[in-house]
Formats: sequence, structure tokens, C-alpha cells
Amino acid sequence: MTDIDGVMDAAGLSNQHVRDYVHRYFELTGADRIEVVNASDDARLLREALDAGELAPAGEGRYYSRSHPKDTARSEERTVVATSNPADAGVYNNWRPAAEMRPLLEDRMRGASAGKTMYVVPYLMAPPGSPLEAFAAGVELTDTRTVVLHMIRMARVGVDHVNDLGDSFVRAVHVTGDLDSLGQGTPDDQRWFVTLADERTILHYGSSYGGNALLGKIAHGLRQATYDGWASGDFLAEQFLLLGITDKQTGRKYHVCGGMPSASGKTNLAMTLAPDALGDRYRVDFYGDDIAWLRADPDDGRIYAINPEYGAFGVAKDTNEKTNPTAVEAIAEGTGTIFTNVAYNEQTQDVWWEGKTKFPPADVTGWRDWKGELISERSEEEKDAPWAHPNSRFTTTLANIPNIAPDYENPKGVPVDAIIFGGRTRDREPLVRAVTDLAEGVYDGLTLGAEATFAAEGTEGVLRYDPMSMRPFMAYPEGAYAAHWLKVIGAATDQPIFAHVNWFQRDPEDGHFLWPGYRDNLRPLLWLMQLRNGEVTGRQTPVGVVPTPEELDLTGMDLRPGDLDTLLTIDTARWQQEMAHREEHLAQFPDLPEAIWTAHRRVAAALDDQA
Ligand code: OXD
Ligand code: MN
Repeated sequence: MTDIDGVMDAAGLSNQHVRDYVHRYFELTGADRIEVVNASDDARLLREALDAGELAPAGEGRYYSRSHPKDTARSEERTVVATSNPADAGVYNNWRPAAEMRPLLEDRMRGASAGKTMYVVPYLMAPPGSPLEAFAAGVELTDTRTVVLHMIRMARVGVDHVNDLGDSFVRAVHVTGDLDSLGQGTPDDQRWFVTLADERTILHYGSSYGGNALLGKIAHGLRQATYDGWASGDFLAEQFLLLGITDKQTGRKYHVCGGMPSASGKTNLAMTLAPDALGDRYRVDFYGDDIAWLRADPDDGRIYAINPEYGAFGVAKDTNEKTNPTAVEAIAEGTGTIFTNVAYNEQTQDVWWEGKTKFPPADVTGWRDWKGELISERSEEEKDAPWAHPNSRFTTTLANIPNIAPDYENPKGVPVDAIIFGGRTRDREPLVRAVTDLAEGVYDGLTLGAEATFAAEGTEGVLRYDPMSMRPFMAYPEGAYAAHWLKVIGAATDQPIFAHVNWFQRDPEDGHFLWPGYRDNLRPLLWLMQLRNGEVTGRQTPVGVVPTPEELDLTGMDLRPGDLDTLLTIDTARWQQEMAHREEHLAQFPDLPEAIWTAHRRVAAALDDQA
């Protein structure tokens, strides 16, 4: 018999509610052993994982892991938000009754950790002392050691975060299951990833990868938190980046947060630096690349944001010196980074992914792809297959990011000057358009989307809408979500400005990107700050305020003649088409606040006037 209480005593885990919860799931899952984890256990757990072959060394102080090949990504179709109130059903949250899902998950989990250790991981998803701390604590129970190592990088981990909390922590249970035989992606799929939002309980079964398994991140930091933010009326939890810009000349500091659907450059923007030509004047600080929690502060009437995470779980693909130099430094040797599902060379302990360098290593000796197959033994048909999985990742703590903001742990968070949305659109969306009205800003977020890139994703040129980039994390109905946005931001007397950005416009003739992107993306943000300060006026269009060509600081840039004009032009006819799609998209959401429809109609009428 495992002496569970003895282990918890020895670890100083004194919260009786946590202890009862651990007992219950230890018995249910049938684990053999139990261990309570603190961040200081990292070095020992790394050694154990290396000895067990769960990790391989990837140079000094870096590690490599492979997931099961059937377990490489989030699985939206198996992800459910369950509560006891059918009125919580939305369009995107795959709502199911809690009374149905809890027994279903507990059945799957029963005995499924036999022979394994149950790791008890107490964590905090906020800087300690944050006004939102009450929503941030959780205890993950997991039967996979590499999940623990990821949690130590992605969240603040230790018993002190939960000992004094009574019952107010999120119960987050992760059971891996037998990944060989879960019928992933078949009609007999056994996996379920469930957030029992009104019970503040997360039950995930059938994966050991990413957000399916690191429950502090997406399941708690987004799904549970967005529900808590709504239920409490206190805050918003969004899949947002957060960065700071300091004007060294004036000493002013600005903060920008915002959402972008996947593959729209969010991580690169979050970690960006100022372009060389503007580096003497501006410094960019990193706060977060994936999640922000926002609240109105009664003291100064501003919106404050925190990044609840402690690390970055970044997509490796295309990360290199040009696209993201700060990430390259943050995952260098000595950083404790864990790479998952990239290519690995067991002889040199090197890692590689598509886009790390222009071409893969010429000498393929020792290289294995993400599935562990030797590149040198690939057949003719396999020879062009990617070496790394497109969703391969690096996991590193925030402190490794070279331009981490000095005040990133400030419990209060930072005041937000602008909220931006940005998709990947080849035409129509200008480089930047500012929206100064709250309802119109929320409307813009609700109609955010990315172009369908493959036929399988939809019709070419039609957006796959991804409201606020939260489509996979919505936890309650979209109408209520919009109303909650209006309420939280509306409570601020000094509100952020909204803007829509697009780095991906292409020339209709030859397809070249009109804007170089990457570090130059700071320039439209600087213009936005000037607009907010009243230093520029821009040009009013039916869809917002766009810069005049003279207002953008293009020092050191070499844009092709004519490209800037196109970047700042509103194509009224294309916008009118888009308005019809938007109407259909928004009509799915019953109870959308009238203010959102009014904003939609106002934009539509302004476009019609211009046509
Ligand atoms: C995601 C992530 O899946 O950030 O969105 O991991
Ligand atoms: Mn994300």
C-alpha cells in the first residue's frame, strides 16, 4: 500500500481539500506510486526522464522528446466544455451535460494509471499576488513525467501556491491512456478532453501532448479562466500576446495585446525586436506569446493585463534568426528547453525543423525524423516528407527570453494601450486600421479570421472565422461572451484603442508580399500609439482609421513603389463581399448584443456610401 498521506506530509502539502482530491483520483486511476512536485525537482526529474529514455539530450542543458505519432496536436472535436446548465451551450464550446461527461471520463480513467506514478503538480497561473490569483491556482494530477517537466516550465509549480487556498483551486486530472489503442481520429475514438467549467474541474484522457496534457495552459488558462471571468464578472481570459514598447526619447511606455489565429505570426510578433533603424529610439519588451487575462482597474480606470503563464510553448517550424531571433536565443544551449517532435540527430544531439535553416542538414548521418525513422533509410516516396512535425514545439521558461520585460512578474499586470487583431489575408485588410469605438472593436474581434489555405479548410478567399482567436477555447455562449467584453472593457474610463493588422497582403499580379513583416511590424504599432496620443490623425475610412503614407515611420525601409499605397487602401467591393459573410457568421450567435449588430450595420452602411 502506498502511504499517500506520508508522501503528502513529507512534501508539506497541507491543504485538506487538495489531499482529499488526490486520494480520490489515486484510487480511481489505480496508480502505483505518488509524488508531489515542486519546481526544485526539475533537475532530478530530468535525470530520471533521461535514464528512462523519455528524453534524450539535445546539447548542453537541452532535451528532446517525441510524442506518440498519433498524439501530435489539440483535438478540437474531442474537446468539450460541460456544465450543469444547458443554457451554457454555445456554437463553439461543444457543450455537454456535466452529469454525462464526468462518469464517462471517470470510467475511462478507472485503473488506467496502473503501474505508473501519479505526479501531484500544484501550480499557479498568474504572477503571485495578482488580483486574479483567486482564479489561478490548480493542482494537476498526471501520470506522465514529461508532462510534469513541461508544467514546471509553463506554470509556477509548488505546494506553497495551494496550501492556503481551501477549496478554491482547479482540479485538473490528466490520464494518458494506452496511446496505441485509443482509436484516435476514428469513429471509435476513446479520447475526451473535458472542462467541467462550473465545477472547476478538468478531466483529460487519451493524450500526453501539449494543451491536451499540460492542463494549466489551455484548459485552465483559457477555457476554465474564460468561464470564471464571465461567471465572476471580473475579467477576460484570451489567447493573446502581450508586449511592451518603450520610447527611449520620451520615456513613455506602451503595452499592446491581441489575438491572431494560428499561423498568423502571433509568436513572432510577441517576441519581436525593434527594426535596426529604429532600435536607438524604441525598445520592445516581451510579456507573453499566448494568453492574457484582462481586467479593469478601479484605481486608474485602465485595463490591466497579465500573462498567466511562466513559459512559452512555441511552434518550432520556421523559427530562425530572421523570423524570431529572441526565440532562437531563448532555446539555446543551457536554457533547459524541451523540444518535442522536431528532427533529432542522436550522434550529434542536434535538432532541426523545417525553416530552422533554408535546407535540411546536407549530411543526414544520424538524423531521424519526428517519428524516429532514419532519414538515410527513407524510401523514394518518403524522401520529401517533413523531418519535423508541423506542430513540433519548444518549451522554455519566460526568463530565457532575452527581451523579457523587467516587470513581467508585476502582480498588478501592465496597463493596456491597444488591443489588436490580425489574421492572414492576402487582400482587403490594410496593414493597419484603428478602431476607436468599443463596440466596433469587439465586433472586429468577433469577425476575426484567417484565410482558408487548403481546400479542406474551406473555400479559398473565405475566412475561417476565429472570434478573438478563441474559437477552440470558447467556454460559454458567444452572445454572452460579446456582452462580457463590452462590460469588462466598458468598465474602464481610459479604454485601449483597438486595431486590426495584416502583414500578409500580396500583390494581385505576382503574389509578392507587400509588407516585409517581422521586425518591421513594429512600425504600424508605433503609428497606433501616436494615433492614441493624438499626434497623428490618419485617414477615416468606413472600416476604421488608416495611416496616411507620411505618418508611418519607414526609416531604413525599402518598399517597392506603389506597395505602400496598396497596403493602406480599402477595397470597398471586396469589403462589401466580406460583410455578407460576416452577417452569416454573426447570425449563428443568438443573443448577440444589439451594440454589435449596430456596429456591423454602421460599417456596412459606410461601405455602401463609399461604393
Ligand atoms: C495552442 C497552443 O494549441 O498554444 O494554441 O499550444
Ligand atoms: Mn495558443
